[in-house]
Amino acid sequence: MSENEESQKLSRRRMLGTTAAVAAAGAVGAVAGSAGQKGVIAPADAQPAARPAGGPNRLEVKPGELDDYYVFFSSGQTGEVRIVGLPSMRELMRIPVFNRCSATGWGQTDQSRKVLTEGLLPQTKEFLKARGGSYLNGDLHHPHLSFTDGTYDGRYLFVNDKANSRVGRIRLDVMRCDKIIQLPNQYTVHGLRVQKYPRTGYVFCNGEDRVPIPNDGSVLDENKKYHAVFTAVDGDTMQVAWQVMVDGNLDNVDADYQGKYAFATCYNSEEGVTLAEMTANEQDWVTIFNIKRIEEAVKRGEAKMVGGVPMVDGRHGSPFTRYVPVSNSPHGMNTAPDGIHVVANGKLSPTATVMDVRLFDDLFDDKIKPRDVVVAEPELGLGPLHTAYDGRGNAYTTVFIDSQVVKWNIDKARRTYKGEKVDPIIQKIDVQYQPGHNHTSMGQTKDADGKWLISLNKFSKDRFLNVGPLKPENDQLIDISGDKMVLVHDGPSFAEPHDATIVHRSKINPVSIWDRADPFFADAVRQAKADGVVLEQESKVVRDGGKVRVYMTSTAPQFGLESFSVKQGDEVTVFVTNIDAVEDLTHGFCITNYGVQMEVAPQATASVTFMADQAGVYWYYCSWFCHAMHMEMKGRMFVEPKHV
Ligand code: CUK
Ligand code: CUA
Repeated sequence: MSENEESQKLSRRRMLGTTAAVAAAGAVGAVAGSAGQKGVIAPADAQPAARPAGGPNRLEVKPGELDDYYVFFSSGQTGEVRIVGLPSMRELMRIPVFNRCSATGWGQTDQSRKVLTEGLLPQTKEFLKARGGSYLNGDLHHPHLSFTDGTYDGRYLFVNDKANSRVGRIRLDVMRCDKIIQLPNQYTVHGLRVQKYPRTGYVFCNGEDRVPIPNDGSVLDENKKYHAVFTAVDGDTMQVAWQVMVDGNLDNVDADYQGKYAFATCYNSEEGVTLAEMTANEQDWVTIFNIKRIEEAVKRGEAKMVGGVPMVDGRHGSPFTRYVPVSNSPHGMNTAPDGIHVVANGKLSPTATVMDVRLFDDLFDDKIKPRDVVVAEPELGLGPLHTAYDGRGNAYTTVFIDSQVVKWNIDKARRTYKGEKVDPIIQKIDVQYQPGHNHTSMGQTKDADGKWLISLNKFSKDRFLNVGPLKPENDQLIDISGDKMVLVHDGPSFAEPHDATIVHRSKINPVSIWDRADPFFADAVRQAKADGVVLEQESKVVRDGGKVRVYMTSTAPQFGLESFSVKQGDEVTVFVTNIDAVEDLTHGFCITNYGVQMEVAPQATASVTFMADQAGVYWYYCSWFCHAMHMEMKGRMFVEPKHV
């Protein structure tokens, strides 16, 4: 680095030391953007060709070959989860969660509506009554798999909804969301991570914003009366296990590999409500939660029931928490696979703060001071957001403002902190542009394998064909198996993956055909039984007052009913059961001009309920291409007009 560059960097850094950091962060688009336009791309050694042939990492996935890893991407304000194969970076599937999906009928089928509505808070159900009964949007940031003994167990994927304070669970055997709950007392769910040991166990959920409890209008613009709340959800029952009221706020969270502690970054220790207030202090903190102490207090009945769930007071001075001061506005919180180190990423500070979890017992026993658990604080660059690990003692931190991923060594950072003259930084690689999260293969488990890193970059600028003012993000694949990071792939993605989890394919084992006994169909089976119908054998129409239940099978290329009749004003439920037991043979059911559409995968039952409020002839057709005669797979719904 030239002297000039060095001094520029220093002056930028100095700016970041104060609340002028906010201005600097705001200016990032202009600074890095202009560099980007001039084509300052990756360094020369970042070309795939630079990789020795037959290196340790397989770069190419030929037609017909399978990927080595599943990547579960979040999708931010799109509200779904996306499954991508690695290293090909091909998108394999989408799992609708908090969004509506036109292809699958998620948000429209009775089965999905149950998932979307049953876990809402009573007041939300009331609020949504005139709005169709469920939220239409979600903001899914953090997808994390369930663990057993420090590694993925292939059961579940847990996700947050920042937009409407919900937590969702996806069953990995069928890749479908089976539970969504809305958290009481807590306002938004931002950081979400799971217990790694002995198993999940708890799903830890950060309430980012402070609000009055209860938030019923009795307190408005008096922010001294607002609170932030941390929630542990029981991942097996999807019920709130307990909550902790804290000082400050809660951004990102992670847990240790011992099952004893969870820890969260706080960027608003000021408890302010404006940008200036929130960034006023030079220091914020990391809040550490003592799980055992909280569990015991709840067991002893010492928790207050608030909004129907047990809550303990974890504000300063409580036995349940400790507050470790760190530099201004930390963001990402990442536990290293060594089970020892935990990194809080500086955001407005150019540093990352490394804590040693082995010191947390002493901290809670008041044998040491909060800052004594900090064992390193390397200076990495401007705007550190998230850190990933390779399992070889190295960390990879995204620096948003510098548009780089910084590889650094944890042990060397510890030695520097003690005053030794070593440089912990191993390499900085440019990414295009402005990275948020980054992720390594298996890097959030004790099985971190150090092969791949994905940098999830917020801006793509000139990296793809211009598609207008709204541009894709750029998820870049970086080979970290050698001594040097090598950029090997640019991957455009739509709004707005924040986070991803890279899982070796050996950990996941989905089915190809539904089991008829699956709980997803239990309600349909029960209703059919009451109507004297066996779903997979019969097609018939059952009238029950103003309600009509239409049962039909589907087998390529025919529905069990070529027509059915209802009366205008009936409430109609159509159950379609796909009796094909052939892999990949999915049918769909769409009623033209009635806004009805759903997917029915092999051996599944799906149903949809609607008002037949328009008279006439309405064709229904199979909407998933299933057969040479797919176009002919259709029938008619007759809606008899009401007599006037
Ligand atoms: S947060 Cu988005 S870049 Cu919601 Cu995980 Cu850090
Ligand atoms: Cu059945 Cu297309």
